[in-house]
Amino acid sequence: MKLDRRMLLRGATAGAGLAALQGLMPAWAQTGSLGLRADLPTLTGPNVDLTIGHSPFTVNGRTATATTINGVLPAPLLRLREGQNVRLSVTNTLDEDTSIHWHGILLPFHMDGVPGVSFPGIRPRETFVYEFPLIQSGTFWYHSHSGLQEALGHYGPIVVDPAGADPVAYDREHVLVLSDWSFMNPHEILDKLKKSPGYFNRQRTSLSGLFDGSDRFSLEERRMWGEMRMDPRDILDVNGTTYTYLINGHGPQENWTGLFRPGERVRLRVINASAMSIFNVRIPGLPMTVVNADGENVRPVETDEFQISVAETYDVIVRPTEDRAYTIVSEAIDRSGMGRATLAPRLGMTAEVPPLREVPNLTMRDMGMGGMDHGNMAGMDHGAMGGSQNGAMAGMDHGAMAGSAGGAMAGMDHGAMATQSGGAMAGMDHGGMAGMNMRDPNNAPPDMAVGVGVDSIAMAPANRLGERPLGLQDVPHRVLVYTDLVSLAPNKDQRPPSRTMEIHLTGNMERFMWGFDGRKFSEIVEPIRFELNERVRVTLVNDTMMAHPIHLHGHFFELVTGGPVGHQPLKHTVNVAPGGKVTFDLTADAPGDWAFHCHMLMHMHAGMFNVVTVRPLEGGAS
Ligand SMILES: [Cu+2]
Repeated sequence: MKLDRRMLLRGATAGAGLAALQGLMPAWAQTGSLGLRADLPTLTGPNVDLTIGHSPFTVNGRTATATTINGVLPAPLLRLREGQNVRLSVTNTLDEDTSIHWHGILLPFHMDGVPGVSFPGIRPRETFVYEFPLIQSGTFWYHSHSGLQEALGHYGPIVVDPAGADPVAYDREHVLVLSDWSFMNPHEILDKLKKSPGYFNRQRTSLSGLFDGSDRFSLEERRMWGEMRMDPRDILDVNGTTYTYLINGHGPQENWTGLFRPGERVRLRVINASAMSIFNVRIPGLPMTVVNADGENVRPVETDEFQISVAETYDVIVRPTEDRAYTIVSEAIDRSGMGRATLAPRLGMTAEVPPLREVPNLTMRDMGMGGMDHGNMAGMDHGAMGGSQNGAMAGMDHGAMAGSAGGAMAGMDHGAMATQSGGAMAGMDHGGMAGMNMRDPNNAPPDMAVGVGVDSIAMAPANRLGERPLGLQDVPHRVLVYTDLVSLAPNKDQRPPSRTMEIHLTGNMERFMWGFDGRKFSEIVEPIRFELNERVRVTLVNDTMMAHPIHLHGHFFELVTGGPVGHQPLKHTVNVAPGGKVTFDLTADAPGDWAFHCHMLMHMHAGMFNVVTVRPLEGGAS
């Protein structure tokens, strides 16, 4: 059985034929679509040997050469224990440099594995020995930080068991490594994106879609997006047109299966090890209790679906009581494809695979218009604006907007507005909502480099941590939002921040250029400097219309969610929504140089990367 995109779209009911066929086969032959149980090969400490090389990898009946660790994709599960010392010898059999970064693991900076920042990298035929104590527990992962190797399979899961009792009770667990695989070499993918950033987007709005209504857009909205040379469906740069979405290295039709006994509490450790894919994860018929995010325990919160950005992890507890199968769905956020696996009491069982849902449209808020104080915008249709999830522009009274120039300005929340002359707003007329460039880079803050690397800024970026993520605004079930996350244990450092810092995530979509504050890494001359142990409030402003999962090495930061004092969630990676902003408080307690970057592999490669330097180093060196 082949689960192609068309089948996914109409919903593949795992048919009776399949079940019947499976009954005819002995258990040992039950692989592929009949339920593949492939427990991840597991290595434990204190001494671990890892060899990086090329291995064949097969999915969808096609084989290619992957870049693997110990010959498997994903790499072996590293099962370690808090309090132990681990020694990892990594041998490079490639003809190019490689590296391993231990994502989310707190360690001395020279063990962090980023070539050019923490160490020189691992040359061909060299072995590098990483050695560090494990001072935390939770779900993490590891991957290459060299070139685009990660996109070729160079990633694997890490579980660190707690030294003491685990506050999370469960009877069984499965690690779920979500990833994306393409038979197109990642360098070719990147080339295509540089020549034509919409290359992989086959879901663009169209004239026919406009006229038959299937685009769910008005002519006005269409023109507005057109004038910004944007398509409201540019959601993922690379998507299901080239990617097969994997769960534990298996495509949807291979149906990786995790077993359970009815009534058991099953802990699922979900890791997004993708190069370029954000997923919405759900298990139809089974509520999920989120207990851990990025390796840090959170107060249990029950949900039906969560979005997991690149490099994030979530642990959930599920308790299936029926003797039946459940489908695990990891749907790409642009609905161009999905990963699929099964939870079942026995191998070979399947459940219905839900169809891919309708492609979502980006909204005003994704344009960076979300931070306007709607209540004060005279003449605007507040309801439509506030609920701008679906085609809010249609609900705006453009005439009134133009008429309200002066007054509306005063009522609009935001520093970004202050830099804008009233003239711009006054110049807004009907049709002018688009004609006025609401995303004019000239409105950028003074310390931002406004060159070719910036094609727009967010006029009124909103804190979107409490909003349902893209495409999930209207689903008829519960959806996890960042503000649901509350640290289980009190955070260690509860000092108020002594200084603030704003960092803009910038880009030029037409040229596939990405950077911080208008500069790509090769143009950045200064690292971001922190004093050792200082507490800093950092606000990330996403001036682009794409999501950026921003990751800081060597630290966890406290997301400013407005949650219970001392219990705001700690994260190593946070997804900054398009046109949105995220504020976190950071205690710079790890001396050294650390990578700070977008975890969309190709955004990082194209320049959205910088070094964070925490000084003085221990021993007084500065
Ligand atoms: Cu990015």
